[in-house]
Amino acid sequence: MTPPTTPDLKMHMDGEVAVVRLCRASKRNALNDGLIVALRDLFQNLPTAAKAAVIHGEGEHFCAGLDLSELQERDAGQGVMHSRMWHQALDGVQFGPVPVVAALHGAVVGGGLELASACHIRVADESTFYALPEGTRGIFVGGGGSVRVPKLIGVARMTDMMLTGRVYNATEGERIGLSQYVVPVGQALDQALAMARRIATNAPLTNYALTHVLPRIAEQPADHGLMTEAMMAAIAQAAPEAKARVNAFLQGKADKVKKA
Ligand code: 1HE
Repeated sequence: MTPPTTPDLKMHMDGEVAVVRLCRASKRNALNDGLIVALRDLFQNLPTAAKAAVIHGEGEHFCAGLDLSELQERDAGQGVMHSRMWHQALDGVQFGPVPVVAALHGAVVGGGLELASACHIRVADESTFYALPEGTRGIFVGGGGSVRVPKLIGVARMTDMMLTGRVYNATEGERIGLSQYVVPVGQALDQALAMARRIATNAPLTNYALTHVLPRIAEQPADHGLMTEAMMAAIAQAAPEAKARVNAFLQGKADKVKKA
C-alpha cells in the first residue's frame, strides 16, 4: 500500500530508505493538526520495502514546532486530546517499523525538537539551533518532550531551556546529547541518508531490538532489564540471518571492525 502523503508531508523511496519531508517552509514547517495526522498515517503505512527512514524539513529550518495559530482554538479538554494526538504520531515515529534518522538544520524548536527527539539518530548541520520556547509562550511541551528530551540531555538542562529560553547551537547541542552528529552546513540530509542506507543493511531483527526493546530495557529495573536482554539476545542469535552473518565473518567474508 502506498502511504498517504499531503502537500505538507511528502515521502519518496531512496532504495530501501523512506525519505520523509516536511514541506511547509512558508510557516517554517510549523506542525498543524493536518501535518501531525499525516505524519501518524505515514509511519503507520510505510512501504514494506522501507528498512530505514530519514526525516528532514524544506527551506531554512527543520521545524518551528507547534503551529501557534491553532492554539487559540482549543479548550482544556481539546488540549488534552490534541497532546495525545501528538503522542500517537510521535510514538509512531519512535516505535514504528524502522529506525529513523533526523536531518536537522536551522530551527529545531518546541514541537520540532519533540519530533527530532522521537527519531533514533539526529544529524545536525552547523546552522542548527535548539530551543524550547514554550516557557516564554506561557505553555508547556505536549508532544512527548517532557519524556524524551530529559532522556537526551537530563532534566536540569531541559528545565533551564524552558525557564530561561536558552538556545543551544549545533556544537553545543552535540556536546549535551541533542544530536549525535554535527556536519557542515547543507550536509545533514546527505549524511542522514548515508547512515540510513547503512542501517538498512543490518539484520531487521537487530534493528527492531534496538528501536523497540532497548528503550524498554532502559526503563526497567536492572534485574528485569537483564532478563529482557537475555531473552532478546537469545531470539536475535537464533535467527537464521544471525547465523549466516556470524559464519560469514568466521569465513573471512564479512567486514572487520576498522579503527575510527
Ligand atoms: C509560525 C510558527 C509557528 C513561524 N506557528 N506560525 N514555536 C515557536 O515559538 C517558534 C516560533 N517561530 C520562530 O521563532 C521563528 O519563526 C523561527 C526562528 C522558527 C524562524 O524565523 P524566521 O525569521 O525564519 O521566520 P518568521 O518570519 O518568524 O516566520 C515565517 C512565517 O512562519 C511567519 O508567518 P507569516 O504569515 O507572517 O509569513 C510566522 O508567523 C510563521 N511561523 N513559526 C505558526 N510555530 C505539542 S506542543 C509543542 C509546543 C510548541 O512547539 S511551542 C513552540 C512554538
